[in-house]
Amino acid sequence: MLLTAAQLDEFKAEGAVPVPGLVPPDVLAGWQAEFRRACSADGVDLDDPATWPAGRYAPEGGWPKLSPCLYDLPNLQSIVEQLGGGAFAPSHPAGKPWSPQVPMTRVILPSEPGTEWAPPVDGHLDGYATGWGGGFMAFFVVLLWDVSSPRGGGTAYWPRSHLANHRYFLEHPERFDGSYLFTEPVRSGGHRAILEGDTRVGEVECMTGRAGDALLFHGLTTHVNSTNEAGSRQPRVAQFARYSHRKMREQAPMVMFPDKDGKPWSPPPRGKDSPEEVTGTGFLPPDHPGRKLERYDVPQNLWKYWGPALNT
Ligand SMILES: O=C(O)CCC(=O)C(=O)O
Repeated sequence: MLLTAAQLDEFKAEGAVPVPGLVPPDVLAGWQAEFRRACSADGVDLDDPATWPAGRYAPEGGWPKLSPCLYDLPNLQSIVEQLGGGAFAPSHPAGKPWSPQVPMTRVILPSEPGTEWAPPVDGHLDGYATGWGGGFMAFFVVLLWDVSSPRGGGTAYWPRSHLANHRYFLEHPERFDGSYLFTEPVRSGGHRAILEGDTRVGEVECMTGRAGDALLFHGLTTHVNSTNEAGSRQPRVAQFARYSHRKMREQAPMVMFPDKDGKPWSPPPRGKDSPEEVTGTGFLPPDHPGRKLERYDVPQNLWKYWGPALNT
């Protein structure tokens, strides 16, 4: 499976594009069966709303590792190859050799009866979580059950926000390491402070689709979870596949991302999984040579580090 020229154009313009039928029907049926099994111990039947707790849900034992793994789907791999020209790999702790990743699962069941649905007012960018950051390129949200309504808990996103965020980082390239989170206007005003005033950015939209469909997002698209409307009869069951630039992930040891409150991140204690010594540095000073690495480059051409298909 590859994206068509029209899908690529839409992706570049909107920062998001639907990819219908990403998951083959037989794989989807197997995944749904695994999910039903995982919930049954809790007395939750994903097909019977009468058994659902309200809001975000995960079974006691956690979600199963699906077989095949989402990252191993040939349809997904061929699209990622097309997008990155071979340069993208599933996001993993940067600076470490790649190891098979487990996609994130998020299930959002309807809110408590009587709760009024409201769209989210702000979102975030992925790739800046505690620990090693940088080089984050794109992510796919894959639905395992139908979401027919924009009030059904689908991922919320601001169309064309990738353009506004790109413009912001062109103006403030030194903040691309994540320090933008601790700098005005984002520190007080949130991510929407970057979008405000940019007339290209659309009103928030919430993902809908059929089971097996995906939505591909540019890594600079502002997004967030939304709630599933009280009384809805569809669970929002999604898996996330996230991709970073291989080379940029290898460049990680230069800088560490601080904790959410801005304190330099502390490395985990040395153990058998990380025998090498690592030292938290916080953000690099603006003139530090580490900032010349590709992972902190904010290119004029937003698609510079993407494959030829995006650069025609
Ligand atoms: O659950 C969702 O739809 C969105 C989750 C999200 O924003 C994230 O994990 O970055």
